[in-house]
Amino acid sequence: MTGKSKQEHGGKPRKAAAPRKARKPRGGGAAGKARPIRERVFSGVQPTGNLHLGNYLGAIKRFVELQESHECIYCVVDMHAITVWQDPEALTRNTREVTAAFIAAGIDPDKQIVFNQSQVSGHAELAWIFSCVARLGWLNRMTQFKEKAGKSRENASVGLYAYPNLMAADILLYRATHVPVGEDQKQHLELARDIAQKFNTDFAESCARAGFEGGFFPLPEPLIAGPATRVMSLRDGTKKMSKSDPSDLARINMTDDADAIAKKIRKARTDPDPLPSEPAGLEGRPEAENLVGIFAALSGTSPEDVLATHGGSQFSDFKKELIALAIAEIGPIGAEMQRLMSDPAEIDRILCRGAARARQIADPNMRTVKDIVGFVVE
Ligand code: AQP
Repeated sequence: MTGKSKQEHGGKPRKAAAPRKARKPRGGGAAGKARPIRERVFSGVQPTGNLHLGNYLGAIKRFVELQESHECIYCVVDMHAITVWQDPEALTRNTREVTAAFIAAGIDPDKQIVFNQSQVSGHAELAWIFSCVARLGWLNRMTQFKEKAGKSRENASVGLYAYPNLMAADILLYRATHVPVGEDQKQHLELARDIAQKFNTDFAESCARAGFEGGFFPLPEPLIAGPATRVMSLRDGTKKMSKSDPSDLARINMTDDADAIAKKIRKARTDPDPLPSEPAGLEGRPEAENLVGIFAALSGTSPEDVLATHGGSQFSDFKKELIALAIAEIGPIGAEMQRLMSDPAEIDRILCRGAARARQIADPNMRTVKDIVGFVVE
């Protein structure tokens, strides 16, 4: 969206701004000076049940790695979850399950912020402002809405359509700069950047008056890297591994025990040829490519390395090693999740503490946004 005029963006054309009395900048900065934005990671997972290997390899495992180098905010996005119907009791249970998965995978809730979205009202407030910044045409292009709404678009919730505005608000409420996500979220991240850019352009003068010369929001960078940014179904290598797949055999759940993991990998669809020695040989073989990608992600190597070692192997042998790898990594996390979930009150306390810390960042940012927009604030 860069380089276009405000009107092309659909922004409200304004008369030349009458000089306004400079307001005291919020957040301690000097008016007129661009302030550096600190690197901050934000990401979320929906508590919609059946947390799976794709969520782990594409997102949660990356969350754990990033906490070594960044300040991180990890959110259980319960407000996103209700864009499609959720049974209330299941939503509560699944919120605790995602929290348990974060902690069992290695996220330290004392060092990083772990909380559920609905406890911080700024997400909803900023989402509304962004609903007035984003254009219908932008949302109409979102493929996830088209896929999820399917043919019964008229019956889809308004929230499902506006989901990307809320996602932009989640990230930008904290002025986060980096967002680790799976490949499926790339388009939504691009939209978040467009929204940030348009807000900064539409409100350039009042951003500057509030002390944010280059705009208030950073343009968040997606972090989509590694061999497992799009883990595919074990039953159909052309379909994403998904929580809502009616076949449980299509995914490895994070709470599956060793027997279930072994059974699902043994039954995973493949083709009759042995593994090739180089990635080029995986072309047109989506199931083989998927298993090689999973193997690489679990072993911390690359598909090239996996094929250099296993090229020429039959799937029966390759799968035995893959089963051992998956059980070694997912097994202990699943067991720890079960242990953590046996004390729901403790999980709730962790979420409350995380929400209080999240509000310490969100509330001043939200006040600044309101001030920039022109809302009267305390
Ligand atoms: N198959 C996948 N491979 C890699 N990454 C994935 N992610 C999801 N599926 C895969 C990433 O996991 C993070 C959390 O996802 P989410 O819970 O917010 O929602 P989702 O993408 O809708 O999850 P599902 O499993 O695909 O659910 P349904 O069945 O509802 O469509 C995100 O970073 C996502 O990219």
